[in-house]
Amino acid sequence: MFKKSLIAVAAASMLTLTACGGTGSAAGNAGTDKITMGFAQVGAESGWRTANTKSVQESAKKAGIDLKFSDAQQKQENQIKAIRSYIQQKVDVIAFSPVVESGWDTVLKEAKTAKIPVILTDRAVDSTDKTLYKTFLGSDFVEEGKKAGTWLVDESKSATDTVNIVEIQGTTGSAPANDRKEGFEEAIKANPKLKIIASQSGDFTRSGGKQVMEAFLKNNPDIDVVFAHNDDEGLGAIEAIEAAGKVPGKDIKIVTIDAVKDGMTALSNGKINYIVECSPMLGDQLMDLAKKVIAGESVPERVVTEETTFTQEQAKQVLASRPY
Ligand code: GYE
Repeated sequence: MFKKSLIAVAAASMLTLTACGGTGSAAGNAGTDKITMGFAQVGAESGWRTANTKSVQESAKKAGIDLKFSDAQQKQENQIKAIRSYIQQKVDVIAFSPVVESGWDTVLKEAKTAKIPVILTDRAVDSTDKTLYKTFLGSDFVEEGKKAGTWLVDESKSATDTVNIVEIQGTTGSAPANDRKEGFEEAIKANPKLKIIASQSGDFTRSGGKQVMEAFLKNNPDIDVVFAHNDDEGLGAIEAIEAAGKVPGKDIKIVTIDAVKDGMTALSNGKINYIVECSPMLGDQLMDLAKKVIAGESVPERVVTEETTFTQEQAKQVLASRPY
C-alpha cells in the first residue's frame, strides 16, 4: 500500500514536472495556482483513522488542493520516508499525523531548510523547537481522558468495594495514548476506590484490544471496568468478554474514546457504557490552515477540536445521523 502510493506520488510529480517544465518556479505545481499538499497518514488502524482519511481527501478536493497521500502502516520510519519524498517533490505544504511523539526533529529541520511549511494534524510531537511546524490542529487528548475518568468517578459514587479497572492503551509513545492515560489517571484520583490493576497497549486496533483483554481476563478474575483508549480496542474487548462468558456493559463496564459508528452502535446496544467523542473530521480546517500558511497569513499555534460525550441514551438518539 505504502509502496504503491509512493509510486503514484512519484508518477504524479513527474507528470507535473513535464507539464510545467521551464516555468522556473520551485513550487510543486509550478506555473499553476494549485496548492500541493503532501499528507503522511499514520495508517488505517481504526474506524477513526478511516473517517479521518476520508475527511482529508474530500476536503482537499473541495478546496482545490492537490493531495499526495501516503499510509505509513503505523511505522514512524515509513512516515519519515514519505515526508522526505514530499520534500524532494517540493510540495507546497506538508501535513502529517505523527504516529509517536518523539524523534521528528531531524526530518522537520529538513523541511524547514527546504522552506516547506509543516502542519501537524491530529497528533502532537514533543519537539521543543516550535518553529519546526506552523500549527497543530487536533483534539485535547488529556481532556478526553479526564472526561472518561470523570464519568467513572460519577458512576462509582456509591461503590463500597475497590473498583478494579483495566486499561487498554493506544499505540505506545503516541500523543493520544500518553495524554489519555494522564487525563484519566488524574480524574480518577477523586475516588481512592478506583484502581487501575492492569494496563497494556492494544495499538488502537480491534485485534489488539481483543488480545490484551483475553490476557487481562485470564490473569484477573475480578475486573469491573475497561478503559479503552479508542472504540476499536473496546470492541475487541467486548469480543473477549463475551467469549469468557461475561456480559459487556453489565458484568464489566466499558468506557472508550472516539464515537465512531461501530462504537456508537455498541453503546446504544448497551455493550459499551460511555463514549468520549474525538472528532476525525479535521479536513476542512486543515485545508483552511494550509491556504493561510501558504499565503503568509498568521495562524494560531494550536487549534483544538470541539467535542462532546455520549451516554447510551444519547447514542440511541444520534446513531442514525452519525456521518462516520
Ligand atoms: O482515537 C484512534 C486512532 O490519533 C485521535 O488514533 C487519533 C487516534 C484515535 O487510531 O482511534
